[in-house]
Amino acid sequence: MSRRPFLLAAGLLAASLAAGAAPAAPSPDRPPNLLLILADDLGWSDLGCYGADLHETPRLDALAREGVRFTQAYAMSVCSPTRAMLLTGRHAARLGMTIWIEGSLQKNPNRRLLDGESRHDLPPVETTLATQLRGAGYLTALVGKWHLGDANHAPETHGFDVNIGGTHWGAPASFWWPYANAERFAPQYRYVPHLEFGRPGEYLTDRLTDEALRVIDRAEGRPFFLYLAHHAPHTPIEAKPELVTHFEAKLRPGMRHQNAVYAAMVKSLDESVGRILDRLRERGLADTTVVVFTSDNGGYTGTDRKSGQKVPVTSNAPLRSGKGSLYEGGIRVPLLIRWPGVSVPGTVCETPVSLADLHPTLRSERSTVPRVVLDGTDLRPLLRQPGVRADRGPLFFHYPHYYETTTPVSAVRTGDWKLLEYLEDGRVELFNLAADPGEAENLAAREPQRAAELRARLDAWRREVGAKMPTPNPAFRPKK
Ligand SMILES: [Ca+2]
Repeated sequence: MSRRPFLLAAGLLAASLAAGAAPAAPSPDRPPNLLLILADDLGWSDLGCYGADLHETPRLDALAREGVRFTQAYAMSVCSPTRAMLLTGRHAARLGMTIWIEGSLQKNPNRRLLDGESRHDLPPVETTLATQLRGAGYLTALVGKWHLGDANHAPETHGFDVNIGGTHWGAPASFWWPYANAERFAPQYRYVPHLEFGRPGEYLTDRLTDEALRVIDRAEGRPFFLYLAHHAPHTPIEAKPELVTHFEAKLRPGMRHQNAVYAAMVKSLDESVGRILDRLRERGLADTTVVVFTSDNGGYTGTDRKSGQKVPVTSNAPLRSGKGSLYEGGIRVPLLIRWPGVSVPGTVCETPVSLADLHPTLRSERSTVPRVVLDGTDLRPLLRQPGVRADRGPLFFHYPHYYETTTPVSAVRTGDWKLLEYLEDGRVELFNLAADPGEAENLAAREPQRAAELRARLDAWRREVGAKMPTPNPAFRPKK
């Protein structure tokens, strides 16, 4: 049992181990293991503990009961900006990464604005959580999606000892082994590296879980930072047939969620979390491992026609809109944190927080890597007192691009108030999220002074971080 010498060295009682007692909570001598599970495109209301009806997520619901469930956690509205922000603790607009990489390469069609400039790759000068933790002796591993740059900006260049599956691509060709084809993203031939030795019928979510378990098994007593970045439940919407059959039989008109295949993908994601948590418990690591579960943007509300679907992938109701949009459905995500000895089990935290907060929350004080200026805030005080409604300052969003759900837009939230500024024409929308979480009633005309103040604040922040703005498109021709 390879972990035993380490645990003994950490000052735990040999007697308690011999008696099979649970190891103590993390002590100053024993840095906790860090497990960060990131879902891709999982919406705010997609889990049972966030009000899902069709979907079944018993293991994630149990994790919520064992830790703190955040009801107002914010990502950016699309993949790469959130992933860059989460790992660096710096705002996506400050990093200059405001759209996913494939999106930044698209030519602008006939639109009023040209996109704001966005980097394709996470610059080498940025310090990721992996770099920071490696400087404190952690084994650092990415399993799954990377989406932060080409081979010169791969996980290995950003502090990860282990990279299984990470590439510059944002989605797999298929969720079925060998996870490769030229069909979905033609003319590209896409594949997921390092998963070549598989077998027919193997499902990507399960395989990434197997790889994550291998990291835990091979850590050999070293503290580990395991970043399990699942592709699920992003498109292609593909799931195990037996689970699809189960959810088709359960589906009823009027349910919030209507896509049985997506429900089956979410179920496989939940089973993955369950297998990982079981392994931590079996190896005696449950009480020395911090578990964080979240998603990189709001749920995708379009249809996955390439998978032959007619119903939307998901719904973020009661929130408005979805992925890409700066309405709540695009940016608000589930966030669960179980930190033995720190988080209060079974509690709910309603304070608005950002995924930029995870870097300062999880970084190690004993790292040899110097501190950098961060946009995030340490969440540990909130984990200790989740019921205290704290103000971590304003939250800003900047998406100078188009998507199915939006035109270029920036937004700011402070307290219960949120302002969106659409950049094609400068129009603003003001909402009170406490009274109107669905953002149905625009109060900008009724509260012009508040709107002007928030707009000035947003503008000052954009200038401070050097946010790239869209520019007029000289070739734009309005449709007749
Ligand atoms: Ca995503």
